[in-house]
Amino acid sequence: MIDLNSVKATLKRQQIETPSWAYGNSGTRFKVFPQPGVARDPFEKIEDAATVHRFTGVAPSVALHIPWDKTDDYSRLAKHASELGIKIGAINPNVFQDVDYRLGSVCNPDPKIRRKAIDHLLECVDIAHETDSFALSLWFADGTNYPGQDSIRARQERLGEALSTTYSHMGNDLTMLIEYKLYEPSFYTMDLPDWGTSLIHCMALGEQAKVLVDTGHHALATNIEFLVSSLIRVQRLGGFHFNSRFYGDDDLMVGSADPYQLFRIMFEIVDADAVTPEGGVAFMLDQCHNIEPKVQAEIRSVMNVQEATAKALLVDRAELAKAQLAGEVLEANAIFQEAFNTDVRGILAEVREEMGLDRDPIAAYKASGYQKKIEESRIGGTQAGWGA
Ligand code: PSV
Ligand code: MN
Repeated sequence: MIDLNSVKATLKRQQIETPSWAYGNSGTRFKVFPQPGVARDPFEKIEDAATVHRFTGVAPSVALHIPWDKTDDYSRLAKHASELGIKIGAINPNVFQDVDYRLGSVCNPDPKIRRKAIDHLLECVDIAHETDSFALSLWFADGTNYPGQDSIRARQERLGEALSTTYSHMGNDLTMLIEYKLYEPSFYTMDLPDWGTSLIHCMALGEQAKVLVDTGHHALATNIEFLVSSLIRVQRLGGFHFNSRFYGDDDLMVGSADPYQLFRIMFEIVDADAVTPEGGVAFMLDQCHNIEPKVQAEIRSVMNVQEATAKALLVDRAELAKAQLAGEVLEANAIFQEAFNTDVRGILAEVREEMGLDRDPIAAYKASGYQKKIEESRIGGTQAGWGA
């Protein structure tokens, strides 16, 4: 039997981080469609993130991307966040947009360029300390396009050295999250293409290094819940960059393309008792809203994660274990499907009401006039986007 009160208590304590870059303009290589009211600086992005938290109650932090969110006073930025009721989350260095990085950043054959990239990583560790962030979140565009272009093995050594220099600078309070991506922008090899390579580096570094799973960064048929389960078993699942994809790294709203996959992933998290912050898994969104309004899209995404989590919490694990041990294949699968097919919107509406929030965050957001307010007040200046 499922205890609904304990399901609700868990849902109230789940935390989902939104990314500052979701509030800036984004697009494809074909076109960026600017939207009215888009944030012009990190302070305004934080206001948008705080708005998402105000209507959902479970998005109390915002990830930064440096230098997109560069400012000369990071403690002022952190104070701004706390005055609006949220915190600064993971700090994401950017070592992929400088012309020097044509052949890579920390894996570049040129030691001067490697040094420049490492210096930026160290700067981001300092920013993480200044903003009281919990994590340095690393993603590298490094790789090669052609067989023979560079030594695969030498690049791994360079990567290991850079990570180790950065790790030594972190102190005891930060987690290093190491993200991987199968392909793009490099098309022959990525230096961190998969969770196995990330895990090898994490293990060499120490317990504060963990793997970050971006749901859009796998081959199409990859069983993501399997690798999630494996990583969590060895305490190396640091967190997620949630988003949806149909084809490549589409960065669409989480839960929009394949809600059943999200449910299956969240079931592994529930099974490991890691939904709440003590579980040590960071639930972060990494999305770009190219055609849809951004703040509302982030609210919807947070709700989609909550729905998948609620369904995963409704799996009757005692009954499931019985069926599994008895070898009742169809019965076990039916218990799983039953939870996925449950309409959890009522439970979540109650959760919100009990938290003092509106039952329907989207309707409440639309009625609040926030979108109109930002469209009218954010006039002039340069809207934020990739590179700003
Ligand atoms: C790379 O595709 C990535 O997933 C990394 O997390 C970057 O930091 C982010 O996207 C930038 O949008
Ligand atoms: Mn990502």
